[in-house]
Amino acid sequence: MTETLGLNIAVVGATGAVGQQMISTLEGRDLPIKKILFLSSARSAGTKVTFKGKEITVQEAKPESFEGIDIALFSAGGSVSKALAPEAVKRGAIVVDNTSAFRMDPDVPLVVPEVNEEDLRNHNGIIANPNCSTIQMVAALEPIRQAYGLKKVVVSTYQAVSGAGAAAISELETQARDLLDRKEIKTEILPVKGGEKHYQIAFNVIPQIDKFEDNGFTFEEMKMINETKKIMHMPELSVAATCVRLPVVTGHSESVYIEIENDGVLASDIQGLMQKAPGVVLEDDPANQIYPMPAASVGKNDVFVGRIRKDLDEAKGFHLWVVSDNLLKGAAWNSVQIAESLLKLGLVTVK
Ligand code: NAP
Ligand code: 3JM
Repeated sequence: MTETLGLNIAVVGATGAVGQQMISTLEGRDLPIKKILFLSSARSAGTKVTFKGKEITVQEAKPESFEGIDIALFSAGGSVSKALAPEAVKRGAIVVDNTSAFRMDPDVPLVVPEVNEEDLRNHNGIIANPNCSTIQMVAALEPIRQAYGLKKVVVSTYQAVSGAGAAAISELETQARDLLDRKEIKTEILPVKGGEKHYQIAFNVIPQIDKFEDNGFTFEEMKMINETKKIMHMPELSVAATCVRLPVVTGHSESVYIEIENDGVLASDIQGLMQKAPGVVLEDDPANQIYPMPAASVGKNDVFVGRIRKDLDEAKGFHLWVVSDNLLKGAAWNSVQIAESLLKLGLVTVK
């Protein structure tokens, strides 16, 4: 579109909460783009989107949409990815998929560029973007694993409603307004869209994200457990998660407890690692009440880490507080970063 030499990119789910961030992230980077397609369901087809000053009409995603596409960024839900990602690959595209559809497939690299960029070399057409809560946690933990080894991770999340899509953002806003106006509230989306029961999210906290599995953990918790082991190449790592939805629009927070392998490590050593870690910003100054918060993370690509403490009983135990914009590093930015890594590693060529 703007260049004679460049990549042909498709954004699937372009009208959604993640898709909108994909578009603004692509606008802000200098990935060479020759043509860009914005795809959605038939519902939003015809909508106009401005990209780098040019008006582009959203089209319905179909198998033929991917003819001539180099990279397709998918965030339209697992069923759309299952149906259309293989069609895109068949037509020569590399798919970066934001859903859980292919993440645990052994033939599909699951990539956070700061952690396992080299795994991209093993792709067979589809690359999976991990779950948002997992991405921000592994970005903080990988430098610790490299320096001191890692034995155990116990995480509790405080997740924003934007992780559940545009409809969940509207639900929080409408409920909050109705509660303040002393009107009856409607509960239709959270905790799980299309699920049997729905609960109030405004002025509340819901200890369920995604559906329950037979083992008592939710699917979101199992995503964190399984994806962390895969990304860090540590099937033996002990991981447990409790995932909770909060009435926050954007920015996931996590209380992370870890046990490392090495003896004699201080909280200041971990702080030093976070200061140097790629994509991580240390915000840890209790004396001045400096710590990460979701509202401050909105619109930023970094993972913010603070409240780093050594456990009082376990000599190899540490506590961290990890915050990031779930729609950026958790989704859109990590996907665009993967596209940039593909170019850097020579895995996609500009024609
Ligand atoms: P959303 O706000 O509900 O948006 C859904 C998008 O998918 C819309 O653009 C929608 O188009 C499109 N879509 C729905 N059905 C479609 C179909 N049959 N064919 C083509 N497009 C279709 O949801 P979101 O928050 O952006 O999330 C979308 C997906 O991304 C989620 O389901 C999840 O799998 C994934 N996600 C991943 C992460 C992560 O951490 N990596 C985070 C959040 C979400 P219309 O406007 O036409 O309805
Ligand atoms: C489906 O905050 C959240 O709800 C997590 C984001 C999300 C995902 C995901 O990326 O794991 C929302 C809805 C999925 C999915 O694809 O499993």
